[in-house]
Amino acid sequence: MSEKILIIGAGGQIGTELTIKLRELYGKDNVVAADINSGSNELMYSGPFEILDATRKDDVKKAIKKYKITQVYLMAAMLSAVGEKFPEKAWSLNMNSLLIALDLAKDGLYKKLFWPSSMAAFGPTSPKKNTPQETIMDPSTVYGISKLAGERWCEYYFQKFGVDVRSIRYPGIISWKTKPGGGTTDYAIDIFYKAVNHEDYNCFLSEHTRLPMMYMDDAIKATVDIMQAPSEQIKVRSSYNLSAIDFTPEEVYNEIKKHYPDFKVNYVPDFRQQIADSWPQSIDDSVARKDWNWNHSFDLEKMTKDMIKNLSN
Ligand code: AKB
Repeated sequence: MSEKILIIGAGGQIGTELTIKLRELYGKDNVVAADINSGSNELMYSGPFEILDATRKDDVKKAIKKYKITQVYLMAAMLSAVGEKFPEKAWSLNMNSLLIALDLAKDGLYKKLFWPSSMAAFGPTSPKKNTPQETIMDPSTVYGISKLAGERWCEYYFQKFGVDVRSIRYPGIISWKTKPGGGTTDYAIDIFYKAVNHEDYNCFLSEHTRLPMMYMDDAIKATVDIMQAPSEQIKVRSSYNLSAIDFTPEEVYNEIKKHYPDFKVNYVPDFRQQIADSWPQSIDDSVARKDWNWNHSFDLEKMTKDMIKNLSN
């Protein structure tokens, strides 16, 4: 039977590019994009599109039935920085949408769920360097707490009810197509926009703040790979560590300067500095590499060239 895919939160940073990739792979009519808001023309007119609130169970159920969905990618979430401004909303969106998706899978409405966790599930006392797959997790943001709780729910639904749920802990994702909204790693995208527009950049993190990052092409590849892997290869049912590169604001600035020698950055850390300081600096993703052959292909230099080429167009 061919797959019928529903992407909830398809208008977001990852959702947009994931929808385009899945439409290439599975055929445009087999991939339904859904979001609470309307999206880009590319997203809305390259295949079916539904306005959908991920926290309304009946509406999600109706969409799954209408299109005879077999797989759901639940990408709707409120990110770390904005989540600190609206803690109740962040908790409600991030948790309720997941519990609804898990319940509908448990009830047999569809077969396979992808749900993104994040490096934000780690916290100040987690090891900072090469953070292992299994270690202390004490997230200090509402977003991070919702990701850690979500991971436990995923494992629970797999163990108790056999729900085929798959998840990865994304690092900061760098991309040019759709801007992220409200993350702590967003500086690493904003900095490119400013450079290409020949403007100075006021960076909200300090110059030596090292964080794990990944180019969108690699993130999409990881997402598709984990969903396509045979079930027996997915041995971790909470969420897999995932990593590609790590850098500081100063390092990405120096790389951009190779293309824009006059580019200037000022460092004016705000409340997001404390969030960044609570996260890992680098991540050990050897378990994902072993279990489902994950590997990345973009380093800082290649990513910088690609970002600048696409943003300049
Ligand atoms: C954020 O900064 O909140 C996200 C994340 C690391 O999950 N990019």
